[in-house]
Amino acid sequence: MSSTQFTDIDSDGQIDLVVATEDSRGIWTSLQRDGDFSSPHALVRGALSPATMVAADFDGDGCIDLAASFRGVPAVVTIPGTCHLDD
Ligand SMILES: [Ca+2]
Ligand SMILES: [Ca+2]
Repeated sequence: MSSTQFTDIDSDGQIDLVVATEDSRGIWTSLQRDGDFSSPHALVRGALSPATMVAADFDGDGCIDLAASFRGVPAVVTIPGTCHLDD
């Protein structure tokens, strides 16, 4: 299972791709630069498998945050956004 979000994760005005994949056990982003997307960069990578993910500015600071559920974890994990990510 995977979850895909199109959102401006680095707040540069261009929509980026954020993908959570159960198989890769991680959450990946590919930043857009004028129509081209960067190589995938791991935001979260580990032993847990993400099941679902949503993106929104949950805390109202202007940076997109992520909320994800992971297989075997009975809670939603929030990943605060920083507005700044490297390619
Ligand atoms: Ca962006
Ligand atoms: Ca935020």
